[in-house]
Amino acid sequence: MSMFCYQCQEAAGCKGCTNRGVCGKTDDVANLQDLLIYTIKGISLYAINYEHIDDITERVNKFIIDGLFSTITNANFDKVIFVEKIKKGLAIREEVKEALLKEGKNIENIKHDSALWMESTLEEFEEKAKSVGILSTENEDVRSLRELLIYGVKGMAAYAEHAYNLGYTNNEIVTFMKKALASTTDDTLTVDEMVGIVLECGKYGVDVMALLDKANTETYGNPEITKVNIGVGSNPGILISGHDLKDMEELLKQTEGTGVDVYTHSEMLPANYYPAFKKYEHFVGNYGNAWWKQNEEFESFNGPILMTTNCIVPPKESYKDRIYTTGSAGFEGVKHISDRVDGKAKNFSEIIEHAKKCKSPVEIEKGEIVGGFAHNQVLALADKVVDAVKSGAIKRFFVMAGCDGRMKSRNYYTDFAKALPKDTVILTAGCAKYKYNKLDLGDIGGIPRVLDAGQCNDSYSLAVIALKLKEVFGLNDINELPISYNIAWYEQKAVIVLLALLHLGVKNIHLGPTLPAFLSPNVAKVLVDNFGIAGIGSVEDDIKLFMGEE
Ligand code: SF4
Ligand code: SF3
Repeated sequence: MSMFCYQCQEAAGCKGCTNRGVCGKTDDVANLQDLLIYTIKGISLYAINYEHIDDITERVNKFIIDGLFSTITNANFDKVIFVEKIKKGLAIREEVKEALLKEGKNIENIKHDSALWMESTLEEFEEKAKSVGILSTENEDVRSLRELLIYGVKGMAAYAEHAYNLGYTNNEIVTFMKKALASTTDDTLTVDEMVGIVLECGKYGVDVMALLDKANTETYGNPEITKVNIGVGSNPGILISGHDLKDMEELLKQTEGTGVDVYTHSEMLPANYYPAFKKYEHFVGNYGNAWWKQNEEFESFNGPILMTTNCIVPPKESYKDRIYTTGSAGFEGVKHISDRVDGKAKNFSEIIEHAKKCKSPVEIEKGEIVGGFAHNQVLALADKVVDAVKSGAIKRFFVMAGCDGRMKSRNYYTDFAKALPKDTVILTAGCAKYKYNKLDLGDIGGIPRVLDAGQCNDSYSLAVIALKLKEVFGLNDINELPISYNIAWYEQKAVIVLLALLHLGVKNIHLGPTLPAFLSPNVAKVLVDNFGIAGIGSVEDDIKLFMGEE
C-alpha cells in the first residue's frame, strides 16, 4: 500500500484506493494532499485562538479554503502545487503562532504534532506524509467520523471560495471550519461529541450555500427559465468547466468582440440561466455532458478548455496542450492561469489567442435543454405548482440532486427517471442531472417534469422550495411533504449537501449508487437510525417504496 484515500464514491472496491486513485491521482500526490490537510489542521489549532479580524486572519482563511478545495476529488493533480502549498502553510502556521505569542497568549497546551512539525524538502515531506494519512487514526469509528467531518468541510470550502471570489465572506463559517479541523486532532472527544460536530457542520453547510446563493444572485441576477442551445456555432470556441462564476464573467468580458465563442461544460451549464451572462451574444450554449465524458468531448471540441474547479479527468496527450486550469484546479504539465492580483481581473489573453488558432467545435448534439428553476423562478410559479399538487396533477416530487460519475451502475438514475410515474416531477441540481436532462419526460400542465435549479450548491434552492411548500401547505414537518430524496453522490461537495439536508430535518434520504466507503458500520448505523439514510435497490422496488406502494 503506497497511499490510502477513500473520500469519493469511486474508492477502489468500495474500500479505498491504495496504490493509485481510480480518479487518476498518483500515490505521491495523494500523500502530499494528506500532508497538506495535516498542515491545515496545525494552522487551525492556533487560528482558533486568534480572534482578530485582520490581514493575518484574511491570509489564514484564504489559505485554508483554497488548500481544502484543492484536495477535493478531481480538482488538482499537480505535485508541485501541493509542495508549494505545504511550504506556504507552514509559514502561515508560524505567523499565527508568532502573533499569538506577541499578544501574550499561552500556546503551550497546543501539543499536537500537526502544530509543531517542521520540515522543508520534498523528501522530508514525503517521509512525513507516511505517518499522517487517514489510516493513522486506528479506531475505525473515530476515523470515520473525522473523515466525514473533513469531507464536509472540504465541500464547504469549495462553496466559500466561490462566494469569496465575488466579495462575499462570513467569518463564522471559516471559524467553524477551523474548529472542525482542530477537533480531528483531539483524542479526548467522545463519539457523541464528534457526531455533534458533524451535525453542526450541516448547519454551516446551509449557511455557506445561502451565502453563495446570495453572492451569485446579487451579482448576476436570479436564474430564470432558459432554453440552452446544445449545438455549436461556426467560430472557434473556449469551453469553460467547473463551478466558478467569477471566472465565467471575466472570460465572457474578455472574449467579447474577439471572434471567439464561449461554451459551458458540465457544472458550468447553469451559467446559461443567469441574466448577466445571457446578454453576451458570443455565449453560444453548453457543449457535452457530465465531467466523466471529457476524454471524448474535449477531443471534439477542438478549442481550449478552461477548468475552473473539479472535475478534471487526466487529459489525453492529444488535447492536453489545450487544457488550462485556474483557481484551486491544477494538473501537472498543464498551463495554470494565475489568481487575481489587487482585485484586477484574471488575464485570459493566452487562452483567447490560443482559441483563435483552433477549428470550431465538432457538433455532437443538437437542440435545447431547459433549466433555470432556482428558488426565485419556482416561487414565481408557486401558485401553479401548489394548484397542481392540490388537484393531484403532481403526486410527488423527487429530489435527485448531486453528482454524476462513470460507474455503469449509475444508469439506475436514467432508468429511475424514465420509470417514474408521469404525475411526478424531478427537482435536480449538480451534474447528476446529465443522467436524465436530455430525456423527453414531458410536462405537467406546462411545468416541466425535470426542474434544474443549477449547480450542486444550488441544492440550497431545492431546500428553499421545500421549506416554502411546507409553509404554503401549513405543515409542521418538512417530511410531511410529498417529496422523496434520491441523491447521487461522487465527491465531497455532495457530503456537505447531504449534511445540510440532515440539518434541515430531511429524513429518509436515499444515497447511491453506493454508500460511502468512509462510513464505518457503526457510523452508518447512526445515520440510518437517526435519519433513515438508505442506499438504493432496484428501480422498480425503489419507486414502489417512494410512492408508498409497499
Ligand atoms: Fe480513490 Fe476517490 Fe480518493 Fe481518487 S479521490 S484516490 S478515486 S477515493
Ligand atoms: Fe459534479 Fe464533479 Fe459533483 Fe458540482 S462536477 S457536482 S461530480
